[in-house]
Amino acid sequence: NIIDIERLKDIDAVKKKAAPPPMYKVLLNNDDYTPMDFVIDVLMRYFNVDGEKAQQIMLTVHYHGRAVCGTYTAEIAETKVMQVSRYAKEHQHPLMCTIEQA
Ligand code: TYC
Repeated sequence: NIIDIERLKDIDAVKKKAAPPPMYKVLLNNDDYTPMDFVIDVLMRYFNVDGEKAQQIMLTVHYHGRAVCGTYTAEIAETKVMQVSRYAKEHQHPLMCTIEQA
């Protein structure tokens, strides 16, 4: 009957997952001036990586020009870029942090 059909729809709606949100890569870009230790500090501070992983990412940027630091939803990715840009500017380093679609 109609009530049972409505109950089944409700159960289905609960089980159905929402579409995953679009994801964005946050990258650091190489430059000639930002100290390596500062980049490692940034990676540990804003991207929740340990010192070893931070050093590995920093060296990838240094030798290859850029590296992905993390992949996030739009709002979190934008926040990371703003935080890193402000922190670099406060310390007068030209470090560039950018977003691209994953
Ligand atoms: N190339 C810089 C140097 O030699 C180090 C560096 C690494 C700068 C990563 C930026 O995102 C960067 N001091």
